[in-house]
Amino acid sequence: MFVDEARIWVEGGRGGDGAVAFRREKYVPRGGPAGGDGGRGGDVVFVVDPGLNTLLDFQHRRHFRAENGAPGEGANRAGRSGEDLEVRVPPGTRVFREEDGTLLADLTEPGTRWVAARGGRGGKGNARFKSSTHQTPRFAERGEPGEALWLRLELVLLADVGLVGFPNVGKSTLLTRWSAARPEVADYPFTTLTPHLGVVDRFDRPFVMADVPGLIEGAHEGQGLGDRFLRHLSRTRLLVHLLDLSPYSGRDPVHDWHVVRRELAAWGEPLASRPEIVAVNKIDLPEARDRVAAVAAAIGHPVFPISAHTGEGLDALGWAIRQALDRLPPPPLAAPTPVVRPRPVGFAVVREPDGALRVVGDVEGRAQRTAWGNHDAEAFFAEYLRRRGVTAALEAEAPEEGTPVRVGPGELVWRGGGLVPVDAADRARL
Ligand SMILES: Nc1nc2c(ncn2[C@@H]2O[C@H](COP(=O)(O)OP(=O)(O)OP(=O)(O)O)[C@@H](O)[C@H]2O)c(=O)[nH]1
Ligand SMILES: [Mg+2]
Repeated sequence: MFVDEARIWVEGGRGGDGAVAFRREKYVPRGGPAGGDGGRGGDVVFVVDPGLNTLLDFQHRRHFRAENGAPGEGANRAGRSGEDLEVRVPPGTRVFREEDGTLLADLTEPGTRWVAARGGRGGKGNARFKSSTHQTPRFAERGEPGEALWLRLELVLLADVGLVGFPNVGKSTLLTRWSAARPEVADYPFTTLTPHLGVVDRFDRPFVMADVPGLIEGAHEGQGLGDRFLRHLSRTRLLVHLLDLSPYSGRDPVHDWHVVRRELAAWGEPLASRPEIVAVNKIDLPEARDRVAAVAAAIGHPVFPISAHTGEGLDALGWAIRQALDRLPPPPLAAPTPVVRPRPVGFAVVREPDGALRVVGDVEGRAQRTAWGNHDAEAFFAEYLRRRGVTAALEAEAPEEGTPVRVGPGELVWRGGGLVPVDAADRARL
């Protein structure tokens, strides 16, 4: 089954907590701090797999969580990092953040790796917080949670040539004749219900051709199978527009040509202005051949008479496609997607509805790792904010004495022109 849309949850592993531990040596009553760091959480990594051409797998599995980092241990032993979780996606997968529709990645090149959800950093053990003024730190950092978000995936197949036309004109027959692809072929409209790709390797160098379900009048308004499959032709360089010359079909190829052109125009760019080669099919049938010249004249476009059935005219069409592809510029490459989304840099102070101040930005990672509730850890974090210039920025807001200041999951208090941990009196008041 062909599936070209999916919605999935990705979550990086949590970083392991840092350890609080002290050296225990024989005859040394109280050794120095020796708590090791927590390991980092694993990333969820998308890997472009050229063997895939559908998002079907994501119907069965929607949640992807990478492994957590292990906590640090005593004797300065670091915790193990969590394993990355690899998720295979087909070439042409576009990744959007569901929350706001932002395009995060356009994954076209086989082998490309892209971090969809970064694992959290491990917390530092108490051994790291030893300083001349702080000989026995009794706190360590927590592990940071991994990034976690809903993604919307959209597959846009990658092909050089797109086949368009009414149902039953012989699109799938042509693809079957030229490639190993096996779309369903039968003598009724809407035989092929999903897009098919075939590699055509008989005209010098190979090209990829896409067969999508036939269009009818009003497809852009949902008639027939609608025009949603046209998306898969948006990255082609050339269209091959197939008309049915059969006198028995009851169809008028000139009328059909105009209808399909209108549907392409209604779909919009880049398809509307994509160059097209017109081929008139089924010339093996009696009387069909006699209509070729009249059709070409009526649509004002040269046509290639072919029979996908007997093979007549197919070489001329194939070489014309090859030549056109050679002349056309290569498709604009998707802007390369950075492997990892950049972390925020800098911070800002915002006012919360209850009058408290909140600091957002790059200091939040460390706030996530702070062992809130531990006075020493909070005081250490407050000192970090001072060094980062956050305290100075808060001062510009002229906060009242006792104003709560929130960062990530924690809260400090503005007192005496600086930030201090929340004390019992504050807690009673808040
Ligand atoms: N006589 C003759 N019949 C053909 C030719 N090409 C295709 N056909 C027949 O036309 C019918 C429709 O062919 P398909 O290839 O399924 O047509 P399609 O355009 O893919 O149709 P949809 O998938 O419904 O959009 C089948 O019965 C084919 O055998 C041809 O050159 N000559
Ligand atoms: Mg078909």
